[in-house]
Amino acid sequence: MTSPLAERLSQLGSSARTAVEDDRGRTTFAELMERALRVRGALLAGGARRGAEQGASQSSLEGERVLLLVPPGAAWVSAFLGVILAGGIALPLSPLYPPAELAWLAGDAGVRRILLGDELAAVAAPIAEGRAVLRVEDAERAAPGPESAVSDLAADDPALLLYTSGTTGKPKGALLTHRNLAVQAELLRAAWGFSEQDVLLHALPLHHLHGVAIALTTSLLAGSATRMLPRFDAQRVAAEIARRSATAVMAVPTMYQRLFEHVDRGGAPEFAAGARALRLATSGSAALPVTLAERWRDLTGTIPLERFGMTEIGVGLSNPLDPGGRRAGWVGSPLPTVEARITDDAGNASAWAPGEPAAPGGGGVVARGELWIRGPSVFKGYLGREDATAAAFQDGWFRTGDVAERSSDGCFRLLGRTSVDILKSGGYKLSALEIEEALREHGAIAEVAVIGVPDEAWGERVVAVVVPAPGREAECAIGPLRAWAKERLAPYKVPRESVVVGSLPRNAMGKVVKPELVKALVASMGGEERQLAR
Ligand code: MLC
Ligand code: AMP
Repeated sequence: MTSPLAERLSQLGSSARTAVEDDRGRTTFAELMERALRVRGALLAGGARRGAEQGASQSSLEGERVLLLVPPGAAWVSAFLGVILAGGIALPLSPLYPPAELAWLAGDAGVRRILLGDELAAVAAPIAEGRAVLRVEDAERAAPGPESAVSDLAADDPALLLYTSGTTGKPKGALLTHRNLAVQAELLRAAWGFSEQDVLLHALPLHHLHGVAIALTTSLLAGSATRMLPRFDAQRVAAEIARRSATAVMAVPTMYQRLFEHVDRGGAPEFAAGARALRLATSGSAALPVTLAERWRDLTGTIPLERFGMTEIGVGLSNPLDPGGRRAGWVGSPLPTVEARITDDAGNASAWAPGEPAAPGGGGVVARGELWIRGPSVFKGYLGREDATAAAFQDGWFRTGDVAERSSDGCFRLLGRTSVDILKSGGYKLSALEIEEALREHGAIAEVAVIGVPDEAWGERVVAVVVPAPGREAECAIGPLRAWAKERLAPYKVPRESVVVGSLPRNAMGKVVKPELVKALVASMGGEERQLAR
């Protein structure tokens, strides 16, 4: 079967409607597709030149991972689509990553070529050695590639590689296929009512599922326009909403919190009227506190549409488009084609039959346990990690690692994670083990435990509980520690706080008892000093 993603894109390719609006102007679908096909041509020609030496294929990149380092906007989208339409796998990475992290990710993905926006030349420089760098601006002027290859793309070909943190130290690359992306976009178009009349305000990072698939791909494939901002900036987003430049917005809870802070400071006086005029505002990637949902309702008359998703499964559960059916604190019921199951500690499974109506407001809790998901939006596997892929599935179901409960009327609520080592800060999923691994390289740190502490602004705040090496306590203070860690980790993984202790609480097996640390820290909050018992 050919790629449903490529088929939909070629249908849109003759449209004169706006596909992307960025700070440079508007780009129609026809212009975007022409630019994407030229990027594809450049990639295939470049691949063919190297292929001539190696005797490789010239009509498809055959799953080559191409790294995108391009600022958000039409050029980002044409680079992304160009890679996919060439039979490659797009790997978008954040320009905020320090060189060490970029180098590790590019190495793990086996990246040989980088598609570069000129503004990010300095970011790419440290990882350019041994790799070809292709300026998007040049690629967009190349001759389009051969026509036939687009129709040769298969639904099960991987199209997108997203790195996600897990319970192993380093992140794993999740491979999403053409089918995954097309199914996901169609599910959300239908569930959330996206149409050619919509303009989606987009200020999410593009190296994670929310920004690239849930927001951008859904909007593109629905034929909606996407208004892409260079980054999230509360003042700018509030101003865009105030002047009604969009009909829909997708955000993580921290973004809502930032918007309210901005409005409370007297910013964007027309904001409330603009927010009321939005057709749709969604929240996801982390739990939306009921207080924030209610604040939005006070402003607009409805709570945001909250849904549950994950890199490996896309959006699985969603509240309904009809505001009357939304329930604050709950993430809704399975989308069509998504099967959700709750499995309790005793291994008892409680399946949810898709199509059963979810009547709001009623019903007690009928199941509580780990949430498992099955269906065509579930990913293909982790790149080069057959072991981790196998471990992630059981009996054909993807085990999310989220603990959830289901009400008798088919609504789901997230209760937390099965692993204390997975944190969510500002919508980013973080691995405590990965951060600990980096911090252990610091000579002044004898022992360390990274924990997530509940936090109003971030959902969870990353805290490093540190046992210093003798006489080196000063180097473990948060200032120097953050400066040091920023050279090794993405800025949002860097601990916001460090707590110096004499020893870490351990169980009989020698494992650090993190829940105890979290409890002690929460209890000490509000005190003068963050000191734990020595
Ligand atoms: C930024 N910082 C963070 C942070 N984001 N620290 C912890 N957690 C975060 N999430 C750091 C900055 O590096 C900076 O450090 C300081 O905090 C203040 O930065 P800022 O400029 O105020 O923050 P900003 O850049 O505006 O970022 C906030 C944010 C961002 C909310 C816009 O975190 C963000 O874009 N989050 C979205 C994440 C996302 O898309 N997740 C989707 C995963 S997919 P310093 O030291 O310089 O002061 C998924 C599936 C699904 O979950 O269902 O959607
Ligand atoms: P990621 O691995 O970055 O895709 O993050 C996926 C994780 O985000 C899920 O496993 C959940 O833990 C969390 N998540 C996503 N949406 C929600 C939500 N609406 N409420 C609570 N947690 C969420």
